[in-house]
Amino acid sequence: MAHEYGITKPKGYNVTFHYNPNMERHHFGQTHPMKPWRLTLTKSLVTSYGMNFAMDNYTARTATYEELTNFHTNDYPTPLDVDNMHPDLKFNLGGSDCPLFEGLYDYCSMSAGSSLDAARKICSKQADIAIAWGGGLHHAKKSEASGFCYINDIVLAILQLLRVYPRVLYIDIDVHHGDGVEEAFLSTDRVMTVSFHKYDPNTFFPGTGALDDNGPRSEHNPGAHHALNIPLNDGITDEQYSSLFESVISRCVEKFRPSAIALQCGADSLAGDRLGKFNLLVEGHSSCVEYCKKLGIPLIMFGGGGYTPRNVARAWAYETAVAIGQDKNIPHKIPEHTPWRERFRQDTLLPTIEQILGEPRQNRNPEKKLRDIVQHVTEQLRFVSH
Ligand code: ZLM
Ligand code: CA
Ligand code: ZN
Repeated sequence: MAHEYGITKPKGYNVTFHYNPNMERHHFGQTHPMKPWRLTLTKSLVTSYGMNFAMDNYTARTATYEELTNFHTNDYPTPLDVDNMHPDLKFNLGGSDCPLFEGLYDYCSMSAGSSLDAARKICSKQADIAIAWGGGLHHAKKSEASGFCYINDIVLAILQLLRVYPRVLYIDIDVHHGDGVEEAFLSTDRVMTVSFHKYDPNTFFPGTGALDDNGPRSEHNPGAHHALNIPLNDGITDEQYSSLFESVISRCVEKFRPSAIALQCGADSLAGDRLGKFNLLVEGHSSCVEYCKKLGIPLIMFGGGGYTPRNVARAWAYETAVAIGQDKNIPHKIPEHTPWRERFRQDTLLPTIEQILGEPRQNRNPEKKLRDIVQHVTEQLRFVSH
């Protein structure tokens, strides 16, 4: 059935795919923007294209309490469990962004388990690229839930990578600032964090991540200058975004010389997202994945935000194709036998901006601002060398 596109294992490198089908059963609430079901829709596309034949597929296990507390404090994961669950202001649990729901602890440990499994495959060199679309929950703090995130699977995965790899470059293309990951590694020079995001301190969550937020700049902090932030405005286009991404990341790689890359692929930076306000298409978003892949450095890809499920599934399926080197070969028409095919509205993997939005959003990113960003990044990186 899936052999119809002739997809086989890539030559010379290995891709692993970490997925737990039970994540989709969890619900944040009727109208809450975060819909774990988007993971099922993604998996459905990946499978209907036959991409599973090109990867090692793993049913992700759940992370243990001990694993969760490698980053989180001992008293924090317990209140996520049904038996101990109660709204708690101290942990920011039970508000409208981070509601308490049945199975919350299982949902969190599956997300963390898939990211940890992916990290371990990179550590053991069994994978050159490992994919965990159920992870990417970048806002969680060590004892605080934030912005739909309870457990920071990315921090846990990076801590795992650091057991084997001297330096990890974290890149975050979610439309929101990757504040939780940034904060976790502010005092080390073994992790460089780079987040691209919409920045408006007054109106857009979480309000942090200004261009000159580069972490505490004391002589005694080895982590100084190792946090980079790329603040953007509404309506940025594919051309601007991918050119900025390459300018910034090429400089980071040159100076920091990462031994592994962790890429958060939040799909809320796509045009037509319920929360995001950019004009990115799957082409522009996935060009970031392609760029990272071409660097030839061990790579973990996480999910993250993404609030229009059909767009999330398109992007992450296409980025899975990039990982296995089939993006130029797969037909753009969504396969007839795809489960939930009617959900995609357009029957193409790569709809145009007109098909998605009708009229593109006004672009509020002048070229001069983007040049200033590259200039600032270049100056920060003068302090970085390995
Ligand atoms: N109100 N329901 C991105 C995390 C973004 C904080 C303003 C809640 C929402 C949003 C929740 C059903 C990632 C804020 C928002 C209304 C205080 C945010 C529940 C709609 C709803 O309809 C909704 C009753 C909810 C939440 C919208 N929240 C939109 N934006 C942000 C958090 C997470 O993509 O980066 C990674 C996964 N929160 O703006 C408020 C300030 C709570
Ligand atoms: Ca981001
Ligand atoms: Zn987001």
